[in-house]
Amino acid sequence: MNGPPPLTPAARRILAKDRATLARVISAVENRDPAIVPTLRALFPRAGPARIIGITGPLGVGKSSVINALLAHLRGLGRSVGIIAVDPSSPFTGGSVLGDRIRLERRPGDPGVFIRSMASRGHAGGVAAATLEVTRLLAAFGMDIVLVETVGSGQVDVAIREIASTSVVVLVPHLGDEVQTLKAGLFEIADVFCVNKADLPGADLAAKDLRELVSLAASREGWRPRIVTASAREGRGIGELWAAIEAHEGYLDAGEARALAERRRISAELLGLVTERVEREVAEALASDPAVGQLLDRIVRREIDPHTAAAELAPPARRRSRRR
Ligand SMILES: Nc1nc2c(ncn2[C@@H]2O[C@H](COP(=O)(O)OP(=O)(O)OP(=O)(O)O)[C@@H](O)[C@H]2O)c(=O)[nH]1
Ligand SMILES: [Mg+2]
Repeated sequence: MNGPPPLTPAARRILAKDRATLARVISAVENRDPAIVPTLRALFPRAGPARIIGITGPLGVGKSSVINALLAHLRGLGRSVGIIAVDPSSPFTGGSVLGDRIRLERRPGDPGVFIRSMASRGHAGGVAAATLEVTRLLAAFGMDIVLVETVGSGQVDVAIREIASTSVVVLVPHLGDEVQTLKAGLFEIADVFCVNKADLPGADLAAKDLRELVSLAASREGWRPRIVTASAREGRGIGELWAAIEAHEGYLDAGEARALAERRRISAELLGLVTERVEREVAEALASDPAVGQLLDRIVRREIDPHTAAAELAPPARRRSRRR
């Protein structure tokens, strides 16, 4: 390789903080438009990995409210913030099951904020892959921190956790049964617990329960989840929440944890990209390559079996390494 790939006009504009171009390129990523790949290639070596903070938790616990409060806190510290809201439903229908969901603050005119919602459906390469790509665009655009909101249930959420450097699970006092059902999964996800709505009764008790549970659970590779109580509504506990997140980020930097996680992310990403590519190439070959047509005929005539034929069709990279 001789130096980074050349800048495309769109890459140049994103580095120059052009918001309209960023929005357009994000849409192209969502649509998996192959024409955008040279821009993604050009930007990749030009920005380090973003700090990706996942904010997850059950419906209506105040994730968006916590993000708005964190946003104000971080802007106060002079940090720029990208926000991605991964919506399980359509991001454009508005409203929620609970009726009074809070909207993320757009802060028009503030160059240090960029907010984007992404539908969790309809991503050929998976919502986590698209989100990871968008976090890179946000980093190239100059955002220090990316906050990702997801609702804490289901596959999408699991996948997003894989790409976050720190995962915050937001809960509220008196979750009761919900916590019981979530509990098993929660401790594997949460680097930080945020008991929100601490202006309501029971928050201290909920935090105490969590603390007990955390102390019983084995520490994960040297990190014990922190527990913070907060009221996004009153703006209380938000500084403490950010301090807990930073403590986890510091832990990642102190040892090998950040590099290991980045390697895991990229290995999952490569698996997805190669699978996508192979699927497309093989589908094309099956449809139109005469040699593959003959192979199909031979299988039909029972001259060759599908397993042997599949090995013949297998991706060149694999065949190459097998030969070694
Ligand atoms: N009392 C109290 N209410 C809060 C607090 N934070 C959020 N709420 C309320 O809880 C409701 C849901 O808040 P959101 O921020 O939309 O919660 P969410 O978790 O993002 O909701 P979904 O995205 O729909 O899952 C709103 O009515 C908020 O006003 C808080 O600290 N105290
Ligand atoms: Mg929300």
